[in-house]
Amino acid sequence: MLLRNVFLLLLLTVAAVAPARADDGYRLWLKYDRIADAAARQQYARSAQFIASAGTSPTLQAASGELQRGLSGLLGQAVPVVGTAGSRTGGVVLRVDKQASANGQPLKSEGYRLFSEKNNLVITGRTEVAVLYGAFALLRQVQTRQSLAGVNFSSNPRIDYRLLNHWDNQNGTIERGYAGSSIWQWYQLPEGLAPRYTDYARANASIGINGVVINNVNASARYLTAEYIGKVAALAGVLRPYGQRVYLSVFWAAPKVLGGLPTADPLDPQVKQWWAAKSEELYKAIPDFGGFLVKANSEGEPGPQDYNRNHADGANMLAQSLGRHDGVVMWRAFVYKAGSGDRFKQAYEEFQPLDGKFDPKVLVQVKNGPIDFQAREPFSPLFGAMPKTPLVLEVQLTQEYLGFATHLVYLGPLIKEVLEADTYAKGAGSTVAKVVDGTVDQHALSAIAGVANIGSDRNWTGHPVGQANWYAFGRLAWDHTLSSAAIAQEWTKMTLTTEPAAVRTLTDMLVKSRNIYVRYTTPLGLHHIMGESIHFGPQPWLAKAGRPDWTAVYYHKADSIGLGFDRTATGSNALALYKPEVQKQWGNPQTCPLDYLLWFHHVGWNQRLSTGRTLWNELATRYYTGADSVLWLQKQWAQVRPQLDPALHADVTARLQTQRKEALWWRDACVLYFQTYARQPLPAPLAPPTRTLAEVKDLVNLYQLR
Ligand code: BDP
Repeated sequence: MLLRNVFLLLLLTVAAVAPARADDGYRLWLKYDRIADAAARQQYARSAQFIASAGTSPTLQAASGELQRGLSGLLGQAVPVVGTAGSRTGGVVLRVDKQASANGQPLKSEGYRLFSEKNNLVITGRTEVAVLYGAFALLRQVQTRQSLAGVNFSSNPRIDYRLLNHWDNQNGTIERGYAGSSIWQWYQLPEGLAPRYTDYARANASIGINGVVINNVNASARYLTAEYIGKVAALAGVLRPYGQRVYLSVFWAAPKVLGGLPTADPLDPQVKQWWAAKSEELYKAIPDFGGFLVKANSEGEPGPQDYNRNHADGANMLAQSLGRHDGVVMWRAFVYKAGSGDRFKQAYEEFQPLDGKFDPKVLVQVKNGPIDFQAREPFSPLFGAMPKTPLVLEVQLTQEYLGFATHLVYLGPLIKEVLEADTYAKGAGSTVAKVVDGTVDQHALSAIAGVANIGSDRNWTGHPVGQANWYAFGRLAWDHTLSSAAIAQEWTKMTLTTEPAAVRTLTDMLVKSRNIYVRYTTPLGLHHIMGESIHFGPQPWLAKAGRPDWTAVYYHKADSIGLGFDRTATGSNALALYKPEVQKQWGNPQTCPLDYLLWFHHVGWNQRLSTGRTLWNELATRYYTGADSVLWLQKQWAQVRPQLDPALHADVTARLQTQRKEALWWRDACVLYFQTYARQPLPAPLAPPTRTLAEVKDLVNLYQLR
């Protein structure tokens, strides 16, 4: 009897403390948990007594369904969907209106407006997808606890094509993926449509992503077979109601591999015909197919240069193959030919001269920086240098060079940094954002792409904070004027907690996290000193690799005099690729911002920097303070424990422990290695690492065993 009572008591206690539902992260920022404050719930409930939607189309059903799910969850009471409002008031009305406008301007086709009318809250736009976006905007208002009273706002996307690029392979692996395997289950498609696809589409729609490149840029020809086109069409059918089109990365030599042709020369009539027929086949299966993404003559991939043609010849032929269909070609500028000088300049040298030679349906896709998704890069000099060509900005959400899924790094500030960089293409204010959104050069097409960090892990992104990077990308793609801190705060409230002090703590952590990572890995403008191939951990001593520009020494150029890559006129002169105003900003080692210093200058170890410290002392200090900032992250995270789901909290706690350990690897490896050149002790009060360089090398080399 006693035992039974104890057992009962135990059961009751467990039920009382355990949250209603353990938070495994699957619901992302679309949690819709009941608002704890009853008064607030009631307040919202007064404006959301019903949802009026006359539409029966899949998109309008998605909109009303999402509102019903979200509002019912948040308010803790059923909110019915009714056909029309009739004389009822106090509800949410969905209205597609071809004339919809805001502030005297017609809305863009995807733009939405929320306003009050006869005591109802109207969500309107010129298209169904616009209304769907508006529905998510309304939910966001409630999720972030903003008032609905007298709501009146509108929003248009600034960039037209807002794409995720999946680097997913046909066999289910993901190139540079750290969150499990691909979410696309090719062997089950087209018959088997995992519910997860719909949740993926919902998440994308909630942040305005409207296109999905399904497969890796190192593409398999298999996606262009009839079998796979059928599978892709099935996926397209799931994404379509949510406003997302599918695109494919294509393998340049597909006409040879699949078509049996002797060549893939873009000027060959048979090759042209093959692609035209393939495009027709694609559009027959997927009427709203988005188009092609191409990695050609890059890192061993075939391309038009194999036939002495250039990138424009290749891209234009593909664009023409699309014929009358509304598709585009995104041709990547991520190229660097072996043995032709500073890698920094190579994409520019190949692409800039082609400006004006591309078909109107071609966009050139440029990575944010000139090298390769480093933790901090100056903006690519192609931005602002190709006025006649619409450029797609490509950023990487998967943390290939930013600590995989064990380092907490919020990428909002990185993405904002490049968007806000001023190219001076048409005078001051010609930011990368304005080059990309088409306003600097009046382009009809504009696009932005994020390399996805999404995989089969239950929480989608491995590190729970990786979700914030997916989220921030979408929000900035829609409106690049939003601040990264505001987005971090929004995501935190929607995903983790709305308790004000915890929101402040978490937002602060997120906002500072990227600079912390830079400090303990590549301070002062160091770059590309990570582990070979795996791109994880430090390997500044790497001196031999498949190509010189895959080593670390190529980039840091440490010697007895100093450190850094001289890219001024006395060095590779890559700086000359930028407009004079930019050159002025970065050209003088005395005034160059410290974040970019070693990107452009070889600086003496004893050179005094603007901080008052010598280069060596500053470098060592940054490695130490950077690694110690992880302790700060840990402390902050510990503080918010009462506000967070216990499982999620424990997950990140463990990841932070790993991050601290790996930050110390970076610190010790880099400080000890560079010290062999600087030949000076660490400045006080820094205590020397407790291990030797040989020991750290062993550790890292073992890590990289394949
Ligand atoms: C590099 C990656 C490689 C990609 C390549 C690309 O290491 O896996 O294929 O970029 O963007 O960063 O094409």
